[in-house]
Amino acid sequence: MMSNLNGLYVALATPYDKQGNVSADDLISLSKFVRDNQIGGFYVGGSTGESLLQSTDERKEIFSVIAEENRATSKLIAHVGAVDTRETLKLARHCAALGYNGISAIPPIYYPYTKQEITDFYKSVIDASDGTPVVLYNIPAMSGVNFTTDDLDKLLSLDGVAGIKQTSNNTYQTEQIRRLHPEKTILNGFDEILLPALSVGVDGSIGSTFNIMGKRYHKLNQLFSAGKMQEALAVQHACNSIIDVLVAAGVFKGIKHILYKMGVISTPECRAPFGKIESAFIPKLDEIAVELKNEYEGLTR
Ligand code: MN9
Repeated sequence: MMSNLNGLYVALATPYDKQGNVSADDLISLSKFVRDNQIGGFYVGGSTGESLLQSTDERKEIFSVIAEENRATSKLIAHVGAVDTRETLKLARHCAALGYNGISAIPPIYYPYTKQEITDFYKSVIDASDGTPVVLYNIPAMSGVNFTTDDLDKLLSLDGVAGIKQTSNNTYQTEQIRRLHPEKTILNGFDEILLPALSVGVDGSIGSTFNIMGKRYHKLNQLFSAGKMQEALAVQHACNSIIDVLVAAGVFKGIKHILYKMGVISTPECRAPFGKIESAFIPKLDEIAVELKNEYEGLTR
């Protein structure tokens, strides 16, 4: 299956209103902010979007709002994975009809499934996606599913699979799947290793921290393409000094706190069972929000 899913995608956060419901207004404001920060793609409803804490109806609404707002300007990939496969398939049909460019799913989670069951799951997603390219999602740290390179090779060989979101620090495995499948789209999933992932041949990246500092990743990608490795590394270092703080504070909560402080979204909370950020992290996050706001407004760098 041929597709052009190359590029940088934000793993879009989901803003809520003061009652804790999905905020369509803030989804629109956030997507505009992301576009202004030179990120050309949206990965909607992934881990960062807190999708596993949302109902199917809420997820459908998010997919619709983002498609209407961004489909003319941006590439869109929908993440439709859920605990209940029937819900996944409903979401895949919904997003295929909305014109998403790609449909992605984590493997089935919680219960241990056989390789055959996981393969059959992806085949059912391919069927429901109705010709829309499917993007596998390898995220062993969260899904608990540890694919070998051979497993990924077989899944990537399925008709209808266009590529993979490779959220793993195993860059050797990323290089192996690159070598095995030069024709497929490999999208890096850990922002902190974007430069090493580019160096083993990924076609792009999907990142949670692209919500707050997309411009930096756009720049890093450009520098890499121009062969300016030292400069690209300097940008990676600058990103990672922020990621270090986010990882300590809780990545999704930290990102939403920063977006809230920057005035992009109107509430900072993630949905329960996520709690509030520990107060010890707030001053540092506030400082980062000021730094990024200045950068966004072009006052520095
Ligand atoms: O989608 C994100 N993956 C997860 C990509 O959150 C599981 C990444 O962007 C990470 O949040 C980020 C920080 O580790 O690289």
